[in-house]
This record gives sequence, structure tokens and C-alpha cells, in this order.
Amino acid sequence: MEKIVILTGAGISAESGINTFRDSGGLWENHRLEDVATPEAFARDPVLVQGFYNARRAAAAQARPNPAHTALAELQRHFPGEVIIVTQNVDALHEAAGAQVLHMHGSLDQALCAACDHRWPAPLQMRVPEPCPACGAPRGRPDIVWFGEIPYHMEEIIGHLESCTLFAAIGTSGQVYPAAGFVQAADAAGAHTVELNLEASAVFSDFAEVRQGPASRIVPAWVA
Ligand code: BV8
Repeated sequence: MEKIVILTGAGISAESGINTFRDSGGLWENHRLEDVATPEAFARDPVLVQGFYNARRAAAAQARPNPAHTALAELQRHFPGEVIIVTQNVDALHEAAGAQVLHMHGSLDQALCAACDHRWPAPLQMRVPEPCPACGAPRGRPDIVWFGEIPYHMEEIIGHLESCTLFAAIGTSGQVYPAAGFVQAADAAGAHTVELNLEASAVFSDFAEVRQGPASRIVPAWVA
């Protein structure tokens, strides 16, 4: 029984028209990602942070999966139960291509109540304050894992990494942890590791194999 774990980052959605973080110089409206994507930023300036996510939610709603998303969904269909896709992305393009995916950094399509932990489908434009439909508290926030918060599905992901035979990272700069450290866990488990990216990531030297180019070309070629 093979187990393939695939980690994706913003680069897999770039050709679908969704901006990556670092290609825009890591800045957004003159703010570093680490300054708008933190609980402190949301407490300090909820209008700015909700605006950041409302803009990205609107952009993601216009985007369509590209051949890289489609190739991964086909791979998963071809090997039922053997292909685990973990994404750092908060868009829904993997699902739109028909794949099952673990969103370790949350999802733009979901809202979370900071008071009672209730989750509900996020409105396209979240308000400030956004009342929780369950408890009524004015504590609605994007269901996104911000810097300093614990990523989702970590126990499940680590279990997959420790038993995988092949690990691939696609379209990620390898600058954010714990995702950037997954290749080391897979390597320690004896898996073959491959990086598919437009350019060398910060952790390319941790991979046994590196393939460079745009995801919509190199991912279908790799899956074939
Ligand atoms: C945690 C949601 C504890 C928000 C995101 C000092 C040292 C080490 C670590 C830390 C440190 N100080 C703090 C930390 C921890 C911190 C961290 O790593 N900070 C970094 C900045 C140093 N991490 C955290 O806080 C995490 N939590 O550690 O909790 C813990 C850990 C484990 C277990 C228990 C407790 C939480 C991090 C989550 C933050 N949230 N996203 C949002 O989306 O708005 S991170 C955000 O940036 C993305 O989700 C993504 O994960 C991340 C990086 O983005 P990438 O996906 O890699 O995109 P990027 O633009 O960087 O790169 C794109 C790549 O694609 C490029 O390489 C480019 O060449 C390539 N590309 C472009 N076009 C194409 C392409 N490739 C192919 N084809 C193309 N066409």
C-alpha cells in the first residue's frame, strides 16, 4: 500500500489568478503578511483584517482550478485512500477540481465565532462586527489559522508523514512552519521527497528530487 502525501502552497493557485504571498513582495496594502494575519492584528484593526480577507474571498470566488489542481484530483481518484493532499492555501480550488483536502491554515469560505467556536459558511463580505448565528456574540472572524495559532489537522498530518512512501511539496516557498518542516518528517520515514516549484524554495536542499517550472505544466507531467 503506497501512501503519497502532497503539500500545496500559494504557487499552485498562481496560474488560477490568485496572488501568492511572496511574489507580491510579501506585502499587502503596505502591510507584511505577519502583521495582518495575526490575532493581534485582528484585535487592533478588525476593519483592515476583515477587508484583507474580504478582498481575497472575492478574488478566490472568481478563480477556477488549473491543470495542476485537476491532475492532483485525478491522482487521488486513481489511487483511492492512498493520496493525502494537505494545503496551506485558504482557497477552495482543490475541492473545485474534485479533490479531498486538509486545510491546515483554514479556509476563506468558513467563518468562526471567537466566543463559542461555532463555524458557518462565511458571507462573501464579512462585517465588523460579524454576529455569530449560534451565540449572537459580535465575535465572528475568518476561520483562518493566523501566525501564532496552531494549524488544523496536525495530529492527522504527522501520522500520514510518518507512514508515507512519497512526499511532494508543490508551489510553496518553504518559509512558514510547521509546513516547511514536513519534508524532514517524510524523509525520516524513508519516503522519497520531491519539490515541484517555480524556483528553489528555502528548503529545496531537504528534497531528494527537485522539479522546476510552472505548476500547471510540471504537475500533470509528474502525475502522468
Ligand atoms: C505555529 C493563513 C505553533 C493566513 C498562513 C521563527 C522561525 C520559525 C518559525 C517561526 C518563527 N517565528 C514564528 C514562527 C512560527 C510561524 C512561522 O513559520 N513564521 C514564519 C514567517 C517564520 N508559524 C506559525 O505561527 C504557525 N503556527 O507555528 O504554531 C505550533 C506549530 C506546530 C504544532 C503546534 C503549534 C501558523 C502559520 C500559519 C500562518 N497562516 N496562512 C492567510 O492565508 O492569510 S501562512 C501563509 O503564508 C500561507 O498560508 C502559506 O502557508 C504561507 C507561505 O506561503 P506559500 O504558500 O509558501 O506562498 P509563498 O508566496 O510564500 O510562496 C509561493 C511559492 O510558489 C514561491 O516559492 C513561488 O516561487 C512559487 N510559485 C509562484 N508561481 C508558481 C509557483 N510555483 C509553481 N507554479 C507557479 N505558477
